[in-house]
Amino acid sequence: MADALAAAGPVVALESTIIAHGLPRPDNLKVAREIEATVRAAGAVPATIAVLGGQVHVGLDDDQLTYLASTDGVTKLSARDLALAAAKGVDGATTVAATSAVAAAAGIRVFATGGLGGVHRDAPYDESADLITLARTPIAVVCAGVKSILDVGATLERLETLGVAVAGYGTLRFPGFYLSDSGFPVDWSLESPDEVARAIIARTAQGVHHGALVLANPLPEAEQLDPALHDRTLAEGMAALEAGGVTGKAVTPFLLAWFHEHTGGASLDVNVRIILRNADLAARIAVAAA
Ligand code: PSU
Ligand code: MN
Repeated sequence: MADALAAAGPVVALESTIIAHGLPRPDNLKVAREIEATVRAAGAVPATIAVLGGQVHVGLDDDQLTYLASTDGVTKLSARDLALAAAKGVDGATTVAATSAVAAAAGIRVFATGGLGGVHRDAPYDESADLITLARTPIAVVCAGVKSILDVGATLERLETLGVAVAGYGTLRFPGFYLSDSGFPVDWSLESPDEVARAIIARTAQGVHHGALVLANPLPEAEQLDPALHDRTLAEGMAALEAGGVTGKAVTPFLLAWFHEHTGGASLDVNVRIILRNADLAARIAVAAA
């Protein structure tokens, strides 16, 4: 695996939960292909990670991508679920947590996604395993911050406690996924793919490389979701969550689908732009780090 990777040149890991659970059909397949094409156009090799018939795959062909995007009953897998999925022989899509864990084990150093999981708003307490996994996993994750459906302040505090490095890309404002600015600052801003690559390489050289580097890449303000529409849709979605008794790992897919259905497609356009921009930046970082 490591040899194949070295021969492949710069590789960008991609997650599959976005495809199976984060985006509606049929856009999900179209976007999955566009993400891979974006990585290739920037000179890197895309490796979408998923579990098929219990087997972990690092890199999917087009038939496998199509299957994942169009099949019902694909399980949402966090890192802790990987071995159980293997024992059961099921199909599964990997979250940020599971994708990071598999990618790092395969020697991949850069990963592109939309928005990280984190601390959810409101009780009962619900914190994505993305956070603790990033604390243990040496990988650079390019994202648009954490999903704006979360408690962003609490999530940033947890990332600090967990020792996960956080930097804005060209900004000292932490982005808010659908929104360009979450309202929270960050301590570091990295300005170019070369600078990010230097951080990745330095961490290995320093021997202090248990945790991830979160690189938060904001959408330009002109491309964000209208903040008033965002806040209204989120409030209604949170109420629907409670009324519907939706809990646990169904919460994130429910709220993303709520946004896609209640913003006339605007949140979907924004979500796709986020992912494509992050895929492009991640590829340029992988090239710079190679
Ligand atoms: N980013 C997106 N869409 C998604 C996700 C991230 O643009 O669907 C997924 C990621 O896989 C992330 C997961 O790991 O949502 C978080 O789920 P939870 O809150 O249940 O840990
Ligand atoms: Mn959860």
